Amino acid sequence: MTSTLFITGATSGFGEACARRFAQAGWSLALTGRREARLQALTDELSALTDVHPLVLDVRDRHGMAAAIASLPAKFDKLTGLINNAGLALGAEPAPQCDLNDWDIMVDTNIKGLLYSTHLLLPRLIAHGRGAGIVNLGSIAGTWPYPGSHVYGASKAFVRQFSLNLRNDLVGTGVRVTDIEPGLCESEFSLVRFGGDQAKYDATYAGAEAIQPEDIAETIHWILTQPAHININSLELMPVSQTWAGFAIDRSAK
Ligand code: NDP
Ligand code: 8X3
Repeated sequence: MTSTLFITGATSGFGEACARRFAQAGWSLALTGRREARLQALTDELSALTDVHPLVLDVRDRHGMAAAIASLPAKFDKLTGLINNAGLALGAEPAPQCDLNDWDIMVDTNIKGLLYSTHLLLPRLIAHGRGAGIVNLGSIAGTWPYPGSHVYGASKAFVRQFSLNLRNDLVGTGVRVTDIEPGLCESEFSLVRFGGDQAKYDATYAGAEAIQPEDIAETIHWILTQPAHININSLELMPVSQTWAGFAIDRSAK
């Protein structure tokens, strides 16, 4: 039986790299994203390796996602893998200076979008049973606080706890759940975060030898191809160049 995989946010970064990695391994793919031209170009490229089903959708649109999933061919009635990857950070200013709309978008995408795809696809993962798996894109920001992380980091803390909680409810189904928690990785993530500011993007990665999307794809492939009796609960990874900055202390007291 061919393995089937659903990836949210396959038009760039980790999602795109995962699509390439699993296409090489011969998995049938359902790929999603809002940017139709990119999704179609990736579909055209990977169709030489496997069957690819592009679904243009916004993960914040619960009903649109339900309709798109319902349109998938019968082989996706049983789903081997779900990579809940679509997500973003907007801004890194201190909380009082943030735009509340940006907070809304992060919550709606990183939390609610992930809930929609999970709930809609769980019956198909359970129908597959033993060996199926969900990989959720958490972040080091879900565990470690840093200035300007506020809602983004909190949304990833939600993803971490939701992933762990889900495992309890799936016991006996054979469906596995992993929260992967990367640190500094080079992708469009930072262009999106800094509103397309190339100088800030360059400064983020300068000299840091950041993790690349292909590294994350290789790790996720490893997670989803572990023997069926093994669940990787969470997996945190950073580039060697990245560590913790320590505690900040306000010394302005008289
Ligand atoms: P990218 O910006 O390269 O990719 C993000 C993907 O998410 C794109 O394909 C984008 O597609 C999709 N996306 C965003 N919003 C929506 C939406 N509303 N509906 C559908 N798709 C959406 O970032 P990364 O690949 O780096 O990040 C992927 C995930 O990994 C995110 O959840 C991020 O938080 C997380 N992460 C990133 C890290 C990093 O340092 N880069 C580290 C740790 C975690 P489109 O715009 O076409 O809709
Ligand atoms: C992305 C990693 O450190 O920019 O989740 O928050 S970080």
